Amino acid sequence: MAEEHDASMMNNLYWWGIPTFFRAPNDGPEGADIALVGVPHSTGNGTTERDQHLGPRAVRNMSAVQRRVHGGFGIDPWTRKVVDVGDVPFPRANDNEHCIQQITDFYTKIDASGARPVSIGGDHSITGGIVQALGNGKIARGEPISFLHLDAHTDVFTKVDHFLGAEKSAAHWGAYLADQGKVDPTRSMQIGLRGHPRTLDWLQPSYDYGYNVVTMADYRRRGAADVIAEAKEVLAGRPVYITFDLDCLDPSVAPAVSNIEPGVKGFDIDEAIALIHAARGLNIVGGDVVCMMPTKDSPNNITAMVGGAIMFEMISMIAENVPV
Ligand SMILES: [Mn+2]
Repeated sequence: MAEEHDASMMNNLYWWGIPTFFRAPNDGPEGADIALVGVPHSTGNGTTERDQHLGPRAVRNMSAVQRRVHGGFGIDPWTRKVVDVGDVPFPRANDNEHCIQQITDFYTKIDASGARPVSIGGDHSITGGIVQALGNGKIARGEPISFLHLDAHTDVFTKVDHFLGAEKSAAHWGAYLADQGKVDPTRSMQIGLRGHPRTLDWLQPSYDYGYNVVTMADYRRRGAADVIAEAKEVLAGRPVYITFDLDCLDPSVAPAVSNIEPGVKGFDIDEAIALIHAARGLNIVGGDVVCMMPTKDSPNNITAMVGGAIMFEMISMIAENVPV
């Protein structure tokens, strides 16, 4: 009994032991309910500092303390089989197009195993690689996925064919996944877009593809309940993929983020979590947290912990759908 108590004490200390995501065992996805994945990829977005590949290690370092029960849902998600499957290998890390294909190959195997991936990037280009595998895949039962996408930016750029040489870049995935039929934009939500854009028509590609767009200004005007109700209606009955760009949060909540938008207040943590809970009870095929810049984090590692907190909500919503 005393030994059990001691082990439990030590396992909750983030600084003790060998870091894995939420202290999950490092194992393959076969037979697992949820596969936690690191995607240490930075070359899909060179428009700010390029340290987003350090995100997975930052969350592994902090998340042992976040291996908790979900008080709001009244469940212990860790009673399901949750594994840390490691990182996507990037032997040509400076070649974005090669990396995106590596991601797709890695997630094609996860999809075949039936485990649902919850990932930490990496820049936002990783979502393109992941959904190239999950869209119309096994977990999605052959259907295109629907996005629940929280972000300060649309990531549906169509007017430039590359960003600093990256074609399937952090700005392009919302467009090319729709072109490929991997996502149904008309049954997807983009929420939280804000800040002063480079061009006045920046939302037009999202509208042209049929995405359901809720800018931050719309959200403030309409209120949370109305937007959550719309999201539930749009996503109902669909395989849902949640993609969470940390820049949707206010910089005071998550300072270590690329492409930070300081001019307009972002979501606070409760607002963001309430929005992703719009997918609660739906067929969530996976989710990701992207654009963490650990080299800019504060000494308390708050952004790494916020990233972990968002992953915990995704894990808990998926776990809730899995029988114990
Ligand atoms: Mn983004």
